[in-house]
Amino acid sequence: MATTLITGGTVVTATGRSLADVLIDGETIVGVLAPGSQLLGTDLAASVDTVIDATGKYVIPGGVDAHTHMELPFGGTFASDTFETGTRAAAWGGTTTIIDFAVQTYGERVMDGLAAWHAKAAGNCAIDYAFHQIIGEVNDDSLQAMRALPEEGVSSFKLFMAYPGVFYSDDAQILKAMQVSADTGLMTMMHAENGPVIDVLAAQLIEKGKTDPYFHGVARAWQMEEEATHRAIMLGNLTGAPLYVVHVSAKQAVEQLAWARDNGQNVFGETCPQYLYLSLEDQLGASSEEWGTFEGAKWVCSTPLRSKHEGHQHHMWQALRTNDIQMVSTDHCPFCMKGQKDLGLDDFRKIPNGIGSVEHRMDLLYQGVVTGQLTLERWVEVTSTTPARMFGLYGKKGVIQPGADADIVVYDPNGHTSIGVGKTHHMNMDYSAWEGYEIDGHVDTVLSRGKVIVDDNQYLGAKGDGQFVKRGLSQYLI
Ligand code: DUC
Ligand code: ZN
Ligand code: ZN
Repeated sequence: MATTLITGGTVVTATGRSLADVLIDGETIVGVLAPGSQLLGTDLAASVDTVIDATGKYVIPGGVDAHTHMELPFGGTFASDTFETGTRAAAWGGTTTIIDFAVQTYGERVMDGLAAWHAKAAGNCAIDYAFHQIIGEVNDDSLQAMRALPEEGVSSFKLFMAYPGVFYSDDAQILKAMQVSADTGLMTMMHAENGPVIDVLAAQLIEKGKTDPYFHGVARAWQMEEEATHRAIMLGNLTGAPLYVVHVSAKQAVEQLAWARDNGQNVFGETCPQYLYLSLEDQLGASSEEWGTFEGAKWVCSTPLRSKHEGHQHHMWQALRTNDIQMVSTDHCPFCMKGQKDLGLDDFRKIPNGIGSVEHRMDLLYQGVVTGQLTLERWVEVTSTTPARMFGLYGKKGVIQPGADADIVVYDPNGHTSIGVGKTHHMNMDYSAWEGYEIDGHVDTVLSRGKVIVDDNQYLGAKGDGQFVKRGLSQYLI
């Protein structure tokens, strides 16, 4: 098998950093060695097939994005990245594993939904992938099927307290699903927003002629995120189910999570780059010649962007430092402006919800290191190590140590990345939610199971490089 040595770099893990060389045999890391180590008296660099010079650069475990939606059916259309385009874009940005959401739609059987997701992804991915399972209809049949998910390597399921008539589960359904979660160890993932209340608020705004994208955020009030988060926590408390709240955007929801964790409950939360950097006011201020105030549709996602006057973004960075929020995923759910977002030109409720970021998560969070929000180690932890531990991939993913998959990124802190359409954007979208963002760093080289798939601004991988990874139960529980 081919051997590779990554030499001269600073290996950064969740627990520290050191100058070290990384030796790879085939697809696996076999050594993290003192620089200049020898093999039977010979320089190691002279004995391997390939040497990657990482002098002056960081060598980190590849990113694990635990929340993506390739080809998600939503609002009468589909998320615009396929597994092929979305995973390739992820690779460009230093993410080497995604966990996407297989969907059981209303009226469908859970295992049919899972099979459909395998069919979409198999043979198409640039990087390794795993699945969570969306349970779109909690009933006796799906509750039974959920018990078989761990054998399929799917150790988590997502419920929605939002989207009545689509993915919504009521409290009785959530209770029953959480009882299965407590029994089996499956992680309950929750979209925590009070959908019935939000839908009334949205209808009232539309009746008053408030149809612009900005009002999407007004309708999805933070009180209804806080309330739903609290309700999910109490149902988790009652049943003993481990709970992971997705795409947390309101500081009040973070406070609920912190409270539950301080009570010793297995409760976790993720946030996303959009809730760290963007605000409702950015959306309100957005206007262009082409779209007018509908420009704001670019940032319509749920949970929504929050007002900068309420301090959510500042609180979210802080929560990442204090571990009240454990990790950052993207909720990558891209839609084009033309032909997709514009379905809601006259009514913000018809704008497909989602932002595409799978390519930019590692860079955007690294910028948090540059600005002093996070340490280097915490950057690695929240983007790679914790997602791997949270979702049963640790040891294989999320770490640079012997025995782990050789999923590695060589990151240049002296490089630069300009984000935007036609610059570093490889997602299947006709705009970028991150247009104009400048990053003081650069993804130089990406290895996926030992194969160099990105190097020096060139894509060297191929469709089908990525394999399905079966996950175990969470390794993060207290
Ligand atoms: N939120 C989004 O923004 N898009 C898809 C589903 C979701 O919950
Ligand atoms: Zn959601
Ligand atoms: Zn999502």
